[in-house]
Amino acid sequence: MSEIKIIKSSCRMCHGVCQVNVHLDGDKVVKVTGDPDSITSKGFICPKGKASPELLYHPDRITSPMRRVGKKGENKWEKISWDEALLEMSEKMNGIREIYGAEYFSLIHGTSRPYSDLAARFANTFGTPNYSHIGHICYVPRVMANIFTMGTQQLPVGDFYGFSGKKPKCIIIWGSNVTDLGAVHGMPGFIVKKAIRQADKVIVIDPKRTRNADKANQWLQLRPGTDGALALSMINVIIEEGLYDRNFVNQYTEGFSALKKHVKNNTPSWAEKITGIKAFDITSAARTYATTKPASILWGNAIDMSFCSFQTARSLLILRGLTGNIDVQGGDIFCTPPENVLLKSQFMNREINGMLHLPFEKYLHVLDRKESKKGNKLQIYLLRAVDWIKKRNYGRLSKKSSKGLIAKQFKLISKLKSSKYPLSPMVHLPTLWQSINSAKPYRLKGMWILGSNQLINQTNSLEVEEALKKLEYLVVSEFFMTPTAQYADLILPSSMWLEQDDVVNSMKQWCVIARKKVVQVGETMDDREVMIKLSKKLSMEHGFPWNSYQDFLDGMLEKTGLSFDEFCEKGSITGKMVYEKHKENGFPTPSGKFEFYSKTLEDMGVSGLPVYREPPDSPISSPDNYKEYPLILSTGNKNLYYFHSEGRQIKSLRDKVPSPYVEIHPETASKLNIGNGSQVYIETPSGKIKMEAKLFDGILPNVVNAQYGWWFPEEKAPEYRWKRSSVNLLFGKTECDPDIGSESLRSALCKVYPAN
Ligand SMILES: Nc1nc2c(c(=O)[nH]1)N[C@H]1C(S)=C(S)[C@@H](COP(=O)(O)OP(=O)(O)OC[C@H]3O[C@@H](n4cnc5c(=O)[nH]c(N)nc54)[C@H](O)[C@@H]3O)O[C@H]1N2
Ligand SMILES: Nc1nc2c(c(=O)[nH]1)N[C@H]1C(S)=C(S)[C@@H](COP(=O)(O)OP(=O)(O)OC[C@H]3O[C@@H](n4cnc5c(=O)[nH]c(N)nc54)[C@H](O)[C@@H]3O)O[C@H]1N2
Ligand code: SF4
Ligand SMILES: [Mo]
Repeated sequence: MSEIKIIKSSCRMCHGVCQVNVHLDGDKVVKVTGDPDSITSKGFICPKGKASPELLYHPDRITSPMRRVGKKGENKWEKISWDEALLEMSEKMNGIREIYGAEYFSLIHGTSRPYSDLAARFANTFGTPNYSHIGHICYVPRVMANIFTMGTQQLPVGDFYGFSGKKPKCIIIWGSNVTDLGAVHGMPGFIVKKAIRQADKVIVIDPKRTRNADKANQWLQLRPGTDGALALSMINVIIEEGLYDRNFVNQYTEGFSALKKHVKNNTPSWAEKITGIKAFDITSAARTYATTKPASILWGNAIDMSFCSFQTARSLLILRGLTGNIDVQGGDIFCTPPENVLLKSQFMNREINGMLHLPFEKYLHVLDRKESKKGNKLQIYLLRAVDWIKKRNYGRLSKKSSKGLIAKQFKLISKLKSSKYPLSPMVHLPTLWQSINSAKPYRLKGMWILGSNQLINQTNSLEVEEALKKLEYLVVSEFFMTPTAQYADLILPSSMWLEQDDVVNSMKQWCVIARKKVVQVGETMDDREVMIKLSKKLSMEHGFPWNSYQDFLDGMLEKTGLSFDEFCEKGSITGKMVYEKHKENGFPTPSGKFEFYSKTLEDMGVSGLPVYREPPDSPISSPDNYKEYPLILSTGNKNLYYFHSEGRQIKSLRDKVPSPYVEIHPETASKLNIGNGSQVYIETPSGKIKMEAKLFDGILPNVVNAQYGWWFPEEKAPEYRWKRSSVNLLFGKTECDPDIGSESLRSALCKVYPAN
């Protein structure tokens, strides 16, 4: 028997937090297990992590660049070399930039993955403002709320590791299911699970009886999409009953009396009518949260996917501020990042995300602006001047922005690009897709999709499909063929984590961990290496000074004095936690305080105090529709075995969840003649899909909860039957949150009926 060698690395089958042991038999990876010595995951590994070798060696993996030879959708490809692929791509990109302008080429991607480290920088340096990702419905609403409340892009996270020895005594789990997912918020679910077990009081706010809800002290089963009303009424109780932290409010906050007046009418009985939760229960939850200290709010994606995402996120931050739970031991904290490592998370490092490299002038050409293409001459002249000043003073400007002018900068940017959604920090993804079909304000010529199955994860999917057909040149970087990749002209094979070296910080704020390349399958390449190679052919040296990806990694570690190999040997670098930083520094907002009221928002035409907005398609706002579509549709509750639309071709995972299902209350199912396990149609005015009914009494009788991310890799190309069960076919052109552009994916209206 040959000897098994173990190499320490870190997994990236999801957002990537777990340190793992990779077992090698010769040069073949045979197993991945949790690393008991890990500082982040302490031996934990989830089924996706264990399945890594299955992905690595999957027979369907794309392992060399491929050029389309047939018509779009004919599934005919020829293998080409990397040299040919990069030459072709750079010639096309250069051509588009020269003839039409860099803005005619767009770069988009999905959630945080290794590629996202350099993606914004690549787009900015190339010169296109048409860079986008899924952020409008994931994370960004909360990040923006944070910027306008506390002046920083770093989100507070629960002190679940208990850095000082203290953990939260009270935890509100608000629209999050991290304990059943594997990992989110830069920590494994089991760390959160442990903290929940140790807390005195646990309150779950979720329309669904999750495993946490089952065990919680209180479960508030609200009507989907009404979190904003609930939060305002909790603020009302805490202020009216004098349960707020007087010391914190007096010393460190701005706008308390305006807030007090503002929420006067948002009483628990007002919220009861909207949320369906008894006023008494709301009062009780607010009292528990305000009086059991320290406390944390574990918030999730449900907040982002609503018609009131930014405002609700503001309210949830305000709850934390009112109760003085910000940055205290065992509360919601800002971890201190390790010193000397150049952190690359785009939410944290403006130097790496390359803000410097996109001329302000270019913001005029972003696709979701209102003005005509060229803008007026005076504007362009002024922008050139701003651009010049910015280039000369970038260092000073970014220092200032980290001290409180960041909100103002966002204001400037949004004004320049006249975005439809004033708080959207980038072009709005659904608008970008629409612009290709309508050719308004102009039609993109080319696009690079960095690993994102847009046909499955975007609303109005048929419109996305139309646009994919219209694009003249599409490059997709992928592990596998997908319904989206089928529309590509060129496919680039991406390396997965076992094939990558990395200095990983992902969303973890308190440490970086090492990832060590252990193997190479075919000709796959790290997406970042691809960007660096392309930059050489696209005159982008000013933004991409590195000769290779290894050079980039070395640069990140330079100030630590460690080489990459020494870093891998060490495994991790941690920051030293400092609490209550506001005592010394205040908050980096324009007022220097935690802003209950934000004047900057008001100046931008956004409410300076948080408000509630009813979902656009709901029993209350569209009663006529409700007669025909009497069920509230929630989509996207994530799943332990799959990361978004990934993993359906991985046997060990697919065996666990073989087919898509929708949860229906047994009473409703019986009225509709639907049996457990039977096939049903879910229908909205925009479309109809088929799923298996799963009867579950943990949701309200008028709510159904449909899985998201489904396609069938085992079915025939090019469609892989994605139109059978992908929930985003149920959303047409949807009305978006007017502040930030998020869609209401957890509260639409539908009907359900047997499919036979
Ligand atoms: N295994 C796995 N892990 C993942 C992912 C994955 O796909 N698979 N995706 C990653 C990504 S990108 C994200 S964004 C996170 C998402 O992870 P989470 O933030 O936990 O989000 P979800 O699982 O989408 O939904 C969380 C909870 O919101 C509830 N919910 C639905 N509608 C509402 C509502 O209107 N109000 C409230 N209060 N609750 C509601 C759902 O019932 C569910 O329990 O997970 C990350 N981790
Ligand atoms: N209705 C509804 N829609 C949703 C959601 C919902 O809850 N409901 N959730 C939303 C959320 S929170 C998010 S974050 C998005 C997720 O959207 P995405 O993050 O875009 O996820 P996927 O659609 O699975 O597409 C990812 C693709 O990238 C490939 N891939 C994985 N890793 C890499 C890599 O390192 N490099 C490259 N080049 N390719 C890679 C995978 O094979 C896969 O095909 O979906 C959103 N859409
Ligand atoms: S939780 Fe994420 S990082 Fe951890 S083992 Fe699972 S997939 Fe890997
Ligand atoms: Mo997400």
